[in-house]
Amino acid sequence: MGHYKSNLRDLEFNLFEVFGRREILGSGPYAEIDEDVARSILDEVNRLSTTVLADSFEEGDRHPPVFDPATGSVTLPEGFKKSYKALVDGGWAHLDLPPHLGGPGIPRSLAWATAELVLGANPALYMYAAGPSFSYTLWKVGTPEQKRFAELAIERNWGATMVLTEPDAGSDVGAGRAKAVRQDDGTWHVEGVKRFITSAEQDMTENIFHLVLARPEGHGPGTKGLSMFLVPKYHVDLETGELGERNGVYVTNVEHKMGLKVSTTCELTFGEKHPAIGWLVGEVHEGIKQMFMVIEHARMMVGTKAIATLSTGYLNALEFARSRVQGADLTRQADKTAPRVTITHHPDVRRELMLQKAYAEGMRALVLYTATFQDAVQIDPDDRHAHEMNDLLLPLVKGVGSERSYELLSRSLQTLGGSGYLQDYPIEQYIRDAKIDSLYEGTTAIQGLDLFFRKILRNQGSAIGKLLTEINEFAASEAGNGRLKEERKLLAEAAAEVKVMGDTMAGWALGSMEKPQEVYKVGLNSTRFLLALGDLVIGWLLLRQAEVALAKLADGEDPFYQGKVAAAGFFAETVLPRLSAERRVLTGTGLELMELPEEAF
Ligand code: ST9
Ligand code: FAD
Repeated sequence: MGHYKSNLRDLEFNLFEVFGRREILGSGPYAEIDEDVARSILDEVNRLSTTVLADSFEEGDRHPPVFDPATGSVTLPEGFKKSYKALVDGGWAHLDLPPHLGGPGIPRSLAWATAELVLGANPALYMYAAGPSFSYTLWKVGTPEQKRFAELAIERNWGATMVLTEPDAGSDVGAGRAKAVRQDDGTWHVEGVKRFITSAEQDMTENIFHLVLARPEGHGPGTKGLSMFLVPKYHVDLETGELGERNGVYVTNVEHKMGLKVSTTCELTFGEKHPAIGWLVGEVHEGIKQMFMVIEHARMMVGTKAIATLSTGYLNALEFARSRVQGADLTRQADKTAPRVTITHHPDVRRELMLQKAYAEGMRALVLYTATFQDAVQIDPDDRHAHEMNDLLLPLVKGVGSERSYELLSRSLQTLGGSGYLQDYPIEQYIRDAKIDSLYEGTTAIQGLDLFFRKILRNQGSAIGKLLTEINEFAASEAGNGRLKEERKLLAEAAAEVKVMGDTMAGWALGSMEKPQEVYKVGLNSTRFLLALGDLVIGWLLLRQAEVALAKLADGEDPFYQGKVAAAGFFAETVLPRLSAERRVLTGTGLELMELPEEAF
């Protein structure tokens, strides 16, 4: 058995029983897809993920890529390359594409459900295979020549990267110093050093193209002064598709990391040996806006990766717990002759397992719920509500998904006792591989600020207002036919606490116009608020699942549905009440921490 334990049933349950995805299939952009096709895609990717994709997960960790500084080349482990080939040869790297670019034209919800399977099995594979998806973004915003480039890149599965970060520009992308100098022939020479660039070198594709943020000479400071350039590793004859000369962009270092080792993290140097020639994307200076089209997908990807890892962590812990015999049942602890039981009999183990299950399944629902708004945008690009809901939920998927998954993965390891600490089991690697998720694509702090200032304040509370109304309507409904009464009450209380938290923060933000320091109180609580809103939404989605499950249970017993009801109840009773304490902490915030001299820390 491989390391990866998928949860196909739960993916299908979300898509077809909770979020009604059947209704959107067979028409509009999904005319060619029906439920059978959707299920067969999931089946096939699940089969691949639990076998050939998962097979090289450990090898990629124990035998990371080898960098040759003399040539700037990288060699990936053979087993990993085999997995990559299986993914790409199966056409799965084209899953995000619309039919006119050779893709199947599936809803985003189905795309993210299949992405979970690949990301859970071997996350770096998904990242190396993202070239066609990057190309689609380039195709959307590019000039006719760049569209042609994108089509070639799709056809030939070239690799791709997003290039923002520099030594002095991490969270603060606008501090970037890489510059671009316009040439007489309309091309640009990009100069500078970027760091931490994922997939910037590998030996699996014939070409790699970089989407690079650089500052044209004379442009202003900050993110708005940055433009996006297409910088390929090899030049391309756009007519024949043949590769030409080597471009002047080279990997000059590959980092040694805590985890996710098979994913290369590169220093990328432009224009040192010879000019790094780039093309201004779309011939417009809208770099940060264009890059955020990629970032939005990448943030969704990172959250999905984290949650996929927690899910397999939990299922590995569950399998271990079902067979590990240790100690007697607590009711017979004084009886030294009592039979020994599997650890699933111990209340503390059950509590820990249910916490893992509730978060893993609740956050999977969060990913797919968010994806339903992406479906809506695909169906109607002018659907404002869908846009703003997707915007609101993205920092939850990324920020809450990564933080909670990392936290809960340590509980998965705990379930295995000392064995969990060994490399005989996958969980220690899961933890190392998942830590990155709260760091890249905007740290958790950045997600908290994005949520509050951009997605709530700038949106004038419109999206969050609608979300809270929906949650309150559910709480006030008859959902669960009386069976979820107590849980709905707890949900309503939690929603009220979150509302007070948001209103209090908005008050501080407003107050900061007169007294600037008030904004510090927002900053002291933005991560708290992110996690609190996340818990509320997770609790609500679990209860929606429980409502569906209860209706199904009327037809007969099924442990899957029983588990749904139990997880929702457990979360409502043991997690949601904590939001009262979070609200109290938040409303009591003062400025002491900000007034403390740095030396006192
Ligand atoms: C990284 C990569 O970490 C890690 C993994 C890579 C794996 C690659 C594989 C990926 C596979 C999946 C991808 C598929 C690709 C495509 C698929 C297609 C089907 N939303 O607030 P302001 C914009 S990469 C939208 O003033 P500051 C907006 O244009 C490194 N747009 O910010 C705005 O203008 P306006 C990741 C947003 O103070 C403008 O920015 N690094 C959003 O200038 C300025 O906004 C980071 O993520 C948004 N949420 O700059 C950096 N926010 O307001 C993190 C901003 O007029 N740091 N814009 O609309 C930040 O995010 C900062 O907050 C900052 C601040 C840089 C935005
Ligand atoms: P800093 O920005 O220096 O942050 C340090 C700490 O300060 C963090 O805790 C942060 O939350 C906090 N902080 C910073 N600013 C604020 C603020 N305003 N308010 C509150 N707290 C703040 N980049 C790319 O461009 N392309 C890639 O493909 C890519 N892949 C990566 C792969 C790996 C393995 C790694 C480690 C990084 C990658 N990155 C990539 C870079 C990544 O996006 C950055 O590391 C990340 O955005 C954080 O920047 P930083 O590391 O400079 O940390």
